[in-house]
Amino acid sequence: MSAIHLEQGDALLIIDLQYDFLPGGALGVANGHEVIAPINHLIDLFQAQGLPIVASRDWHPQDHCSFAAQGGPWPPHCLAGSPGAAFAAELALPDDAIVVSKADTAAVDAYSAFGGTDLSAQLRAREVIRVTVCGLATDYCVLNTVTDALEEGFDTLIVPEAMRAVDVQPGDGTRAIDRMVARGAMPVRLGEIGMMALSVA
Ligand code: VGL
Ligand code: ZN
Repeated sequence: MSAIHLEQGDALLIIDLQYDFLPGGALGVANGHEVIAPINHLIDLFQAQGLPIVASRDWHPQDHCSFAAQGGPWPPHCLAGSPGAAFAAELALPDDAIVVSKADTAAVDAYSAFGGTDLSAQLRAREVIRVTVCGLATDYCVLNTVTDALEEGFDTLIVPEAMRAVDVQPGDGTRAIDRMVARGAMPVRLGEIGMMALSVA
């Protein structure tokens, strides 16, 4: 039996499932590709009920402030319109997914999908009250998105199975999950999420 029943008011947030964050990418997250199958399962569950599905993407100009040449911490990644910024082809994003581009001006970085975007308004326009968050990377963009979702007043479920961390320091991903939970996010396993529990005759 599923412990979490999806219903009107739920939305799925898929964070930065872009080639540059997958193994082999400019800022590849180890084992990042392992999240694609679980996220596709989540997409199926949300789509089956006509619930909103949001996909965020890091979308930087060439001279972005987070790049080492500008004194930032990262190599160039997710250049707007480049192959590395594209969503993974294996990700089964529906045509009506809401795409949110972030950190798309040189001077401003945003790890959170809420940072400088209209995500909050998009969710409220659809009467969303609870978000389920998955994607890359646990210790940066997922952590910051979850923190903002909670501050914006959304109930927030996180699916650790459908996330992977950069782990600049070993344990960063685990600590990020602990921080999300400490702030009020509820960790759920994939198998706990579903539609109405089926009654067994
Ligand atoms: C991210 C590092 C730099 C992320 C984005 O999506 O987690 N990490 N830019
Ligand atoms: Zn970035």
